[in-house]
This record gives sequence, C-alpha cells and structure tokens, in this order.
Amino acid sequence: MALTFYYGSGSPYAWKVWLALEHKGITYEAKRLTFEPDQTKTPEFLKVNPRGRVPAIVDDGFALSESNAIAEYLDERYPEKPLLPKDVRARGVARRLIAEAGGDLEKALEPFIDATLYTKAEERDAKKIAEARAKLDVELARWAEALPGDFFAGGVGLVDYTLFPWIRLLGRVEERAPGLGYKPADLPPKLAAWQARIEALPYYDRTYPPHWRG
Ligand SMILES: N[C@@H](CCC(=O)N[C@@H](CS)C(=O)NCC(=O)O)C(=O)O
Repeated sequence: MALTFYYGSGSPYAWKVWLALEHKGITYEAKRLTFEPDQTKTPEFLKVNPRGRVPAIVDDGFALSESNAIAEYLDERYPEKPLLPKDVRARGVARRLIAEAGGDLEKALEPFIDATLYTKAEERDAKKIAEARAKLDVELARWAEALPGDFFAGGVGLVDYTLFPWIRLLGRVEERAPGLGYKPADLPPKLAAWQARIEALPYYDRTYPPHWRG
C-alpha cells in the first residue's frame, strides 16, 4: 500500500516532509487539506491526527504526525538515501540545528511574519516591522555562519529541508508585500547561495506550494 502524505499548501512543516519524501524517492500519494474551509478537523482526518494538524502520513495503515517525528520515521523505515549524517557527532549537530530552527529561528521569524504577511496593508506598523526585521537579521546571520559548506550537514538533508521553507517564506513576504520581505540579495550571501542550491534540486519543483503558483 502506498504512503499517504497529508499536507497544507505553504505549511513549512509539511514542506519539510515533502522534501524529505522526494529526497528518499518514496512513493507517496499527496493529499492537500485546505484551512478555509478547515479540512484538518474533519472526523476522517482526526482519525489520522487527533490534533488536526498537517503534516501527517499514513504508511501501510500506520498514522503519524509531527514533521520531525515523520522525517526520522521515514529515515529509519526507508534507510536508502539518509536524511541525517552517519557520523554520530555530525548527527548530534544536525539535530541541534533542527531544534534551533524550531526554537530560535521560528521565534525570530514569527513577529516579522505577523507584522507583514499576516497584517492588512493599512494596519502595518513600520516601527514594529523594522524592529522585528533587525532581530531576524541577527538570527539569519547566525545561520549563515553555521553553514559549513554547500549544505548544513554534509550532503543535502533534513537540516536543509527544515530551514528552507522558513527562508523561502521571507521571499513570499516580498511577493505579497513588495518592499517588506526579503529578496535573495537581502539575505546573507551564503544563505542566498544555499537557497539557490535547494531550488536547483531536481525534485524541488514538485514540492512547491500549489497555491503560490501564479
Ligand atoms: N509541530 C508541528 C506543527 C504543525 C502545524 O502547526 N501545522 C499547521 C499548518 S503550518 C496546522 O496544521 N494548523 C492547523 C491547526 O493548528 O488547526 C509539526 O512540526 O508538524
């Protein structure tokens, strides 16, 4: 039985899992759930994830949610093309970076995204946006510094797939609110080059949020 992947278009957590599925070459059926109307709270989906959140998978009858748990499950169940480095210390560092993306980076991103993308144009507060952006820039500089080569942990893998959707969301802000978001040139150069490497992956286009396409 094929694996079913439930996702929301543009969800950074779902995008991480989508990139991981493609990386590993797993056969899956993608099922998009919308938030308006909210299809994450139907009785059918609550059987898959009682918390009613995406991403979630059903693999041969086994349901699992939480993006990091799903990614690590996939890596262990389908060991070909690993998502994490083999070396125990390198894995430790990769897991640290994944935790920091879910903690520090998200904490720095949220006020910026709230003040721009999630605030109506006429209600946006320039001072609030500038303050949020200054803090976010400090965090982005840390990530640029943490990038040891082409990717975050040897070959492309879970750290990259965790971080990428958040960085790409900054570009989405620019598309939706020109002048407020991040063009590649607004990112630290190392991060901009890394973003371009992810976008050049042969499977990248298949994972692109459907509702962002024109
Ligand atoms: N910690 C979860 C977060 C998942 C999450 O927040 N998903 C959002 C979409 S980005 C969602 O399904 N929200 C619907 C809701 O909370 O009702 C993960 O890593 O998978």
